[in-house]
Amino acid sequence: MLSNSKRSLVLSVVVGILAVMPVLASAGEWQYNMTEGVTSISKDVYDLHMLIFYICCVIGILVFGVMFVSMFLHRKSRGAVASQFHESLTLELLWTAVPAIILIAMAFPATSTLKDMYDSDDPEIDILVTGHQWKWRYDYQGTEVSFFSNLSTPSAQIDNEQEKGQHYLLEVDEPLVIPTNTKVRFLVTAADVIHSWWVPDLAVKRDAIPGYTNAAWTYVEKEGVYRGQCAELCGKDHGFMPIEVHVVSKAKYAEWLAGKAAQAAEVKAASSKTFSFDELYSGGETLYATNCAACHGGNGEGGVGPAIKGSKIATGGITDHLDMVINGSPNNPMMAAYGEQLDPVSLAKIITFQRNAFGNNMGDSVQPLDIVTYKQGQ
Ligand code: HEC
Ligand SMILES: [Cu+2]
Repeated sequence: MLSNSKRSLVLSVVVGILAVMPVLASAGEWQYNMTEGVTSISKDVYDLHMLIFYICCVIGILVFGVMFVSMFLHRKSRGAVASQFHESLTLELLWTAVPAIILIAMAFPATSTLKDMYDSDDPEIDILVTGHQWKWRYDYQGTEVSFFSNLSTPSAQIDNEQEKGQHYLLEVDEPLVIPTNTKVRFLVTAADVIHSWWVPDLAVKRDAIPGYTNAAWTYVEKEGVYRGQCAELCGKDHGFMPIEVHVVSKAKYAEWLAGKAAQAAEVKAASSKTFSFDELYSGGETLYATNCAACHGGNGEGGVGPAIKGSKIATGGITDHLDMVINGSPNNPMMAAYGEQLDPVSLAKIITFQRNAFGNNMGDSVQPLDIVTYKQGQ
């Protein structure tokens, strides 16, 4: 048998090896330094980072060099005797002045880069970026274009049932699109808790705080896809609200924006249209599956949220049902206010579906106009 101390030694070696294994396994893909990014600001930030890093290296080598050399040359076995002196004015002045001068010298380039980063004046495009638990919303100011950007990594990958893709947890259904060679300002805020909008390649990282609007900006010359994440712990799905920015040519951007605007106009027009029961019900079925089934069950049997099958609200008065879906639950933030997240047509379809699926068979339906009227009446 191993003695106690030997056993704990073996145990710590095993734990040590286990802890290092994932690091070794992924060493090939590791990048140790910060990214240089693709904007002039991100390059300034990188240069600044390298400059300060080199200054720290020189200081480190000098200080440790002096320490090691003196310890080696003046060691006890060589008969060194410590000199005894107190209150050396020259020394004290020196070790105060030298670090102060170094700090001031470093503050100059840092301040000028910071000034540039915060100079968000005169943008050509303004985009309101709103953090939600757990997705981002983008509103292109001065246009009708506005959408949510949701994580698109399949849950099978997250649950380890499928091999993880290249952009695991860094991919969305609808990316933010901006043009090249354009000053774009991001007005960053949040709807619920504090988030942070962070895209390393653009050197943009701004806190998204409810009730405040923080500005940031970028000017990208190179087309490409740049990815980021929420950088402020914002609840259980903090790691599931990535950012994907597509930088495209000005012509492609104009085309994309026009398409999006047409889409928005279409939804608006459809809000006054009357749909047949079948159109509502079958449309609601797919919308329910993507938006609600995760919590209420694919067959309305419930899960995180209560069952929709036989639910008091889904089989009760329409107004209570509208209120719950449009405004969310006052008691449980898991049941979000979908009035802000889905358009009236989608809401009418989902609610009609819930009232008639899973044996609820209420026989009634909700039209988009009912949603618009209900929201206006609040
Ligand atoms: C993140 C989980 C989650 C998602 C997604 C979700 N819900 Fe809910 N839902 C809840 C929870 C939790 C409640 C219970 C709220 C309460 O107790 O006040 C609830 C309650 C409800 C109720 C009332 C049920 C009852 O009998 O009390 C309805 C109706 C409802 N949700 C509709 C929807 C619709 C429509 C969607 C999709 C657009 C949706 N929910 C998406 C979590 C969710
Ligand atoms: Cu967040």
